[in-house]
Amino acid sequence: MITIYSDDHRAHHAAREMQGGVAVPAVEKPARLDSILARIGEVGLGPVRPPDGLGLDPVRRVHTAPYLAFLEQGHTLWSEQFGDIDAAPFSWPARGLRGIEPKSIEGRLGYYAGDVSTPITGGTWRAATAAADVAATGACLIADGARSAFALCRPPGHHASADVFNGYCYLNNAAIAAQVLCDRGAGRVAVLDIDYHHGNGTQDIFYRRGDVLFVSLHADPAVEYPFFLGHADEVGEGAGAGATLNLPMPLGTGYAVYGPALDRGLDAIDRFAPDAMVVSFGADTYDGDPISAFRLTGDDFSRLGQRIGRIARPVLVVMEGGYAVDALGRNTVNFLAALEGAQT
Ligand code: SP5
Ligand code: ZN
Repeated sequence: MITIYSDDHRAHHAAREMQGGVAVPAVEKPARLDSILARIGEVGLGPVRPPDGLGLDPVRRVHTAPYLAFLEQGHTLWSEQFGDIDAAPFSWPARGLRGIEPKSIEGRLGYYAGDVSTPITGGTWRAATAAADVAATGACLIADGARSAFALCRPPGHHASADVFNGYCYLNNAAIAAQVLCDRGAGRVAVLDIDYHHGNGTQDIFYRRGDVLFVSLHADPAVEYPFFLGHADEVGEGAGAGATLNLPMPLGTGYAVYGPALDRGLDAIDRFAPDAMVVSFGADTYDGDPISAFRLTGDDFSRLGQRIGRIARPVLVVMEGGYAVDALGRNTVNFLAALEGAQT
């Protein structure tokens, strides 16, 4: 399987994030991709190539212009006031307040942010736009006839909506890829999100559309981030009614519960009969993940890949979360190799 990768991800290296009320070292860090690249080389998964340099057009199809302007300038404006440290919000347009965009950078951070653990650093724009380019390039390879490809993206994307950054995500790489597939002629695209966390950004972007099916397996949002989206009764609206399927599962879920849920998701995708599929892949469902509470093993990732590979559709895999860095390469490549091996 071909991997698309850009070294520019290294430009984004947040110092800290908030966990349990204190600032701790950020778990979403460059070493994650080193682990995956090393394992790709070890097992000889396939070639690794850079993205095509497709620019911002694919990004603009998914994100709003004011949001992109904010993301691009945000850290520069912040630095003029606070120096070269990571920018983070502290105040939000909560219930009872007016949701109009403030003028100051502190206010605008709260306006566009969904949480306090997704810092905007001096290199965030460069890394996030490179990741979007990686995903868009992967989608082009699928549109041109590849059966599978791996977009090795960082920072991840599935929590980012058209105009909100959160959950370590700034630009929604998977949504950008799905839109590229639509724009390159796919009439129907399915997004299967198997990161531990619900893909709230992707769901929101496609919620009213019938041409993109969104299926997500994740920890129950009643007890896990992102908390405010991802319940089973969210099924889409308008033209998108019936084109969202959420399969939330309890903390502690292992393969005995996860496997059958995946089959339900794959059945829905089969019925939708998409021309192509985007898999938002997170390895944070792993037993040893430091911020998550599912119990999948290294072998389970091979099983997931095998089940998904059997669906007989072209598949672009887009990297999302996974924070047990030492096991991340093995788990991810187990998934990819099994997926490719099961494809017809
Ligand atoms: C892409 C992705 O996986 N984003 C995840 C963002 C999760 N942010 C919230 C982290 C909350 C961590 N709570 C830790 C409890 C550890 N015992
Ligand atoms: Zn996640």
